[in-house]
Amino acid sequence: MILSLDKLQTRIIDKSARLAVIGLGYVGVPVAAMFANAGFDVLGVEMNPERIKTINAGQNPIEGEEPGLADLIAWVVKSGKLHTTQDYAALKDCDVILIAVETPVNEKHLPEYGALRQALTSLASTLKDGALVIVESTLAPGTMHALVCPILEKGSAKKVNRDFYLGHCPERVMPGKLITNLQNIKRVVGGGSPETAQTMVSLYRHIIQAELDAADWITAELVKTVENSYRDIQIAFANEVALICEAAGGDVWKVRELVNKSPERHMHQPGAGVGGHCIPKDPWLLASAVKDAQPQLRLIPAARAVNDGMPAHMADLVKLGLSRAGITLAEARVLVLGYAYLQDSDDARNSPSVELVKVLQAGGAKVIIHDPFIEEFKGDIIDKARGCHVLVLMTAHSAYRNLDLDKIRSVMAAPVLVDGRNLFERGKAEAAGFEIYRLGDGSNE
Ligand code: SAJ
Repeated sequence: MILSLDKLQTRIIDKSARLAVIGLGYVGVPVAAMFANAGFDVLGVEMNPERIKTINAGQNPIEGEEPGLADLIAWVVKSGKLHTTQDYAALKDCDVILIAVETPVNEKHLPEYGALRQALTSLASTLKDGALVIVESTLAPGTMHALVCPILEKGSAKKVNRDFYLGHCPERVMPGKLITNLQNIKRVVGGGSPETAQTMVSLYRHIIQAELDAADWITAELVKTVENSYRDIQIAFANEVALICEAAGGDVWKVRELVNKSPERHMHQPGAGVGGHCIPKDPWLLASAVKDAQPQLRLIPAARAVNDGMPAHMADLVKLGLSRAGITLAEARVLVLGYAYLQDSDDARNSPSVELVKVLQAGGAKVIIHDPFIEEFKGDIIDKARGCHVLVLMTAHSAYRNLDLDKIRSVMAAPVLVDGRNLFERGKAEAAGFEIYRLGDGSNE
């Protein structure tokens, strides 16, 4: 007997519906724990046996500082509301299945949907009549119609909006604030029908206090990829202004501060590069949706090129500083401060520092790395700085804000400091004996 949408909605409202979350990463783990905490029985389905073991032991598998997450997982596992397995067959009893697997792009900037296909194909073979499937992963616009729905219909011999229901609710998580953002950030809820969207709103209302906007699939796909493309272009603009200021003799940070005093101006922060698993990828997901259509995209690819070029620009500032100190790159010992892509995070995915290290090593430099959040790069900065010719600040970790620059300078073999995140004041750095080269500062002698 097909469970009608009304019946499913009732079971969602009274929390008797059985939930599943496929993919227990930085998106799946908090959402599974939050629904379990709201009172649902939640089944986590994950490929990685280590991760399953960690969660079933009531521990948090997500690295980095995530306030509230570890306690939440411990509680919902202990109370038996969250259980994790590798076995897709267990999905046969589930009424609502969320999919939160990775959707990266490849070196040709095209979507890599291997994990998504695998999850959908496995789910389709056990899909319960009347179940609601919701994809939280970011998708190239058109993917719900062209890939997700066909795989589920074909693999289950069911028809969407008749035998099962299908939605897309793109995640808006931010590392370091996973729980609070999940509760307080507005979400777009894209249903395969208006009724499905409403049922999804009833579901997410259990864990999200913010506005939930019902929409259709394509709108939800476009909103998510556009919002991150918007951010990428804004950052690229700030980076291009930084390059202009270096050439024209201005200080981009002063310029940005005064520009943003003009109404409706919100210039973003220039920096050593744009990393992570969202911003560098989502513009390409958006662009891939129209790769065979008319619109000749220029702005989105150009912004990606500007941002991807920032680590090389940081390397240029290193070479400038070294040349002024009469040292070649091949002779240089360089200490890179920060390997994570984001301040106070341990996440190094697509980190600008990875690219910088490659460029410096290609030039023959000996590169040492420090990062307080990444195990292999932890250690005493003074020890790491000993004998170095250059210090390059790539990630604005809070720990770097109060460095003893005098002490560090005293152990270095040359005085070059390159600041990619506006962390150090020129006066203080020079007083400590450094020759500082700041990204976006035209007074770099
Ligand atoms: N960055 C700049 N200048 C800026 C802002 C960021 O250079 O003005 C760099 C960062 O250093 C980092 C990269 O861009 O290398 C990405 O930074 P991010 O602040 O965008 O952080 P993410 O990657 O965690 O982005 C996520 C996104 N959330 C989702 O995709 C659900 C993004 O939409 C959010 O705006 C962002 O978090 C956020 O605001 O924290």
